[in-house]
Amino acid sequence: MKRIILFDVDGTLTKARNPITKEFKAFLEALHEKVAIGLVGGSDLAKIQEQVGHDCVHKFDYVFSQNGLVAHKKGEHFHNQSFLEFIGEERLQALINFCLKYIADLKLPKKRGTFIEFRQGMMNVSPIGRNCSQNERDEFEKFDKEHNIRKTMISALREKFPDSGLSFAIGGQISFDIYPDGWDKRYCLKFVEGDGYDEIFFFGDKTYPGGNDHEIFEDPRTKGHTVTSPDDTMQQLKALFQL
Ligand code: M1P
Repeated sequence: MKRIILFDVDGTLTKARNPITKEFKAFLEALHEKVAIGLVGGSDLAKIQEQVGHDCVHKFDYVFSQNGLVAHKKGEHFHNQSFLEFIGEERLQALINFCLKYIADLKLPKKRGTFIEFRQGMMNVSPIGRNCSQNERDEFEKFDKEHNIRKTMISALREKFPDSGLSFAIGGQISFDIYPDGWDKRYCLKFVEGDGYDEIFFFGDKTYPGGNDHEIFEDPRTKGHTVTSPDDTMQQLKALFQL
């Protein structure tokens, strides 16, 4: 049996936007003796490396950043997808302008900077702004749970751009991702399948509808596991792989 475990990053291997613990890193090395491992994160590679280590592209069999829209296998970069080519400059500007105007009209406890991060394969939108501090992140996340800031903004985007072919998913604490339909985390599965794995496990925390782990978790090609924290991920792995 050729088996692989794919891991989400934030909330699964690490606390959101925090580094992996030494203990978890050592645990993954032991696990890797038994089974192939890969990362599939919504974030770009720089953020994943900040959290999981700059050597992660060599330590994991695959690193799928931006859902696999940018993909590395055994340290080699082998795939890039382009959001800009999909959407085109005109539609991109309509989307960005709408987001910025919407955010300009929001009243939040705090606003900082970098409301939009344009990436190779997707766009990331943050109502508070990506360069807020950790405390400000935590505060926004709590405020958002009470006031549904991100969910309401996503509904407004769906209403404004009804047949855009775009998906909107919440993967972290302060932002949501926009990408073409089908470019969610399932995107990476074609690469793994092509390499002949018989069993593909997936571990993620945002496996509910609207979360960025939902589609890959539900996909018939994976055995999906929902986790509540990095500790829970480790406990489930220990039970499953007798470690
Ligand atoms: O990996 C999950 C998400 O991590 C970040 O989310 P946030 O900054 O909101 O905590 C972002 O990089 C996001 O794109 C990604 O999906």
